[in-house]
Amino acid sequence: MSIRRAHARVPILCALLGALISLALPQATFAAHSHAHHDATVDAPIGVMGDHLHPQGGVMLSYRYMRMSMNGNRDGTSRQSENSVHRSFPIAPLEMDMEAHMFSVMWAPHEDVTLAAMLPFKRLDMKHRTRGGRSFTTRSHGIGDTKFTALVRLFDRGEHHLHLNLGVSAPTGSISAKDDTPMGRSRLPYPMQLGSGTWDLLPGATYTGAWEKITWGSQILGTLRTGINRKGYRLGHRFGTTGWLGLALAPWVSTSVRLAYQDWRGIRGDDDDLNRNQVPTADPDLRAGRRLDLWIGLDLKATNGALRGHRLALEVGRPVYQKLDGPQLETDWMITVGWQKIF
Ligand SMILES: [Cu+2]
Repeated sequence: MSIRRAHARVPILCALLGALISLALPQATFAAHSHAHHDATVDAPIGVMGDHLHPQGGVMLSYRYMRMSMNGNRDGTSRQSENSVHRSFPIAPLEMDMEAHMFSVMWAPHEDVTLAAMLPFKRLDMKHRTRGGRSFTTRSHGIGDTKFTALVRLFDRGEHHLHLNLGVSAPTGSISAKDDTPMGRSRLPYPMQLGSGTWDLLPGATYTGAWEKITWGSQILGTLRTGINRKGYRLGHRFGTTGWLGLALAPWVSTSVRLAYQDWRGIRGDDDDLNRNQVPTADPDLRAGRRLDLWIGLDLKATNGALRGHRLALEVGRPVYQKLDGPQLETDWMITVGWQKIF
């Protein structure tokens, strides 16, 4: 009970992190650095999307590589052995590896509005073992859901920036991926599908600030599913919030620390081609969870010369808390590497 209570405060703490720091700093010092935003020298860690607007006419291309590794099962906040998963299901998932190549473009048609589009290419691998001891791996790959976002400036005061993230996710990713299993060629369970199958709304807001060599910010972002997909279900809604603190070590290099909290709900309805009694990943009631991740980042930016406008950044993350409606695979580590070029 006490864990649950403390836990409920986490998203609020994350969202307030940036705001608290900003209150502690003298307002007068911000004015001197008002150029920073328009040079786009104030960046959130690379894992945060939609963190900045561009000046009117500005264009930015970016590529991000994201990888996430999951190993072992968890129910609630404790580990669950393979044997205990096998007590309820003939097949136990053991490991999952997710990889995504994300391409995005940003363009500012107006000084207060920047538009962004993002297309991911995903690869998912999951290892299993049957009760009889037979191991097998299923794979799926292809494009995921495409996201379109409008970033709308709410205010800019000195080095305080606040904007809305108004996004929509189009169901371009497959929800009918199949692969070979010991039961023959079958529809893959929910977490192995590449898309949601529904149009999803992505409302959010982002606050960023900077003072001298310090940057900070916070973002809240929801994923609201609409309707039911053509397989007869919809994924759970998601709520995410993150807060970060960055420090420039030199004009071209900075580091960051970030906390990110996510809460995702269970699946409504189900896919008739999946047997929920066979493997926990096919059970729509075993998909919800919440997680708090700690990320450390490194950012390199060329401020002059031939590479001016290029940014190369890395962020490595690890969960510090996760509670899953299990058995569900638990996350072990994550990495995001990104390249961005402003034109
Ligand atoms: Cu940009």
